[in-house]
Amino acid sequence: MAAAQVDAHLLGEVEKYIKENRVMIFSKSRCPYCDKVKKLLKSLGVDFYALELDVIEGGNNLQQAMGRKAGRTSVPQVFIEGQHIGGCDDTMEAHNSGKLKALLKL
Ligand SMILES: N[C@@H](CCC(=O)N[C@@H](CS)C(=O)NCC(=O)O)C(=O)O
Repeated sequence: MAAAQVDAHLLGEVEKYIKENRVMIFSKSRCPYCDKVKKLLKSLGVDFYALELDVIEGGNNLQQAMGRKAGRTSVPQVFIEGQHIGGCDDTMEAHNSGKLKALLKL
């Protein structure tokens, strides 16, 4: 496959994860910021799917593709119903402002 095709394929995979999971977290298993977001969502009783990019095969390439969708490659990156919320700080801020609960319809 040519490089452009690989890129398009990876971006498609990222979009599929976002589409198929109401609350989607691109995560890493040993990232404290990812843990913080997961803990918050658990405390709210919200189901989520966390893709651990450091555990899956090809995670590094997928992380780069995720970065094209999120505008940055750091983890976590949170999407709710297809909407990009951002990283840990953004998610905490959305929680503090009440935006998170509104988006999650809590
Ligand atoms: N301020 C960021 C901090 C996130 C952060 O620093 N994440 C680290 C992992 S703990 C990261 O993405 N490092 C680069 C990498 O793992 O590729 C946030 O609120 O999400």
